[in-house]
Amino acid sequence: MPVHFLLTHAVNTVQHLSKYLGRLLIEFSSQMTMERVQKENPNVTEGGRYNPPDCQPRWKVAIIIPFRHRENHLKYWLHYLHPILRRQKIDYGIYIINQLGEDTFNRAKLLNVGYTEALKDAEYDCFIFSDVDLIPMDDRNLYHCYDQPRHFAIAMDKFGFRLPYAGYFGGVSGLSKKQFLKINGFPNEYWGWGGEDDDIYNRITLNGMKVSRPDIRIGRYRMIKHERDKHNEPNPQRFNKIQNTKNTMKKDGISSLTYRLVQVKRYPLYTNMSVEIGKPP
Ligand code: UDH
Repeated sequence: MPVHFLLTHAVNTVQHLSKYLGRLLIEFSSQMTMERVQKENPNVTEGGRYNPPDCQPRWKVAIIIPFRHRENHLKYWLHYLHPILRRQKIDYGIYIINQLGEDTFNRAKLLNVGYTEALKDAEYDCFIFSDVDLIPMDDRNLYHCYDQPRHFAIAMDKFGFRLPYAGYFGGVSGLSKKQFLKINGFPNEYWGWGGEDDDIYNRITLNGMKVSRPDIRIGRYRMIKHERDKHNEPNPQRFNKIQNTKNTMKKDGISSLTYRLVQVKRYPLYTNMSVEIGKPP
């Protein structure tokens, strides 16, 4: 029997036995086009929805991505994540929440909008909030919800594959609908870069929950390198604001969210929602 046949057979058998590949090779040097990513993912249905044909998943997951002017990063994100989520047998939908205009960026408010709008689309009970430039390096980092709010991106390349500080909750996180409502969602008043993830961490602990995390060998991420975006400068108020979560979280959150949804577009691999969210006071 030819050696190449034996090898192919062995690889197929291993893939068949184990649905995960484990550690993945992630790189951003090859050109990526949306046409290619669409060809690679014929089973994803309009708007970026997928439901595994051979099981009934416990969670229905909305993946929410805060977004503005990062089209190139989005192609890589879709290229890597759709196949991973499929192998993980997740029932999911992808929502890109695009901040219109050039006023100061507001990540957490966009995530609140994503939560609200995704629920108008389907009965999601789990929400994963992911930056567009973060790709998991191991497909055993399962994108669903847990007993406690989940922090997925615990070992990023830019932080030397370590948690930068104990209360870090940035990059990629996930909360069930119940957990999200318990903390009144995310703050709407962090304009510009920084602090909103620490505020969310405070909300979780102040409401008697703990953060759950994967094994440090599995929660590894590659970030697509980029320069700081325009209109997302570090927010100088962030240090004061995170001292005050206890006082602000009840009034500032999903209960006080206002925005204007301008356009919803269903693409083959994701749903794009363009929104006006206002500007800092
Ligand atoms: N985002 C956008 N557009 C923006 C700003 C932010 O889409 O203009 C989204 C995007 O999903 C991004 C996330 O918000 O992944 C977080 O923003 P970020 O990537 O700017 O934050 P991060 O902490 O980087 O990852 C900070 C800037 C680092 C500059 C390093 C220069 N060498």
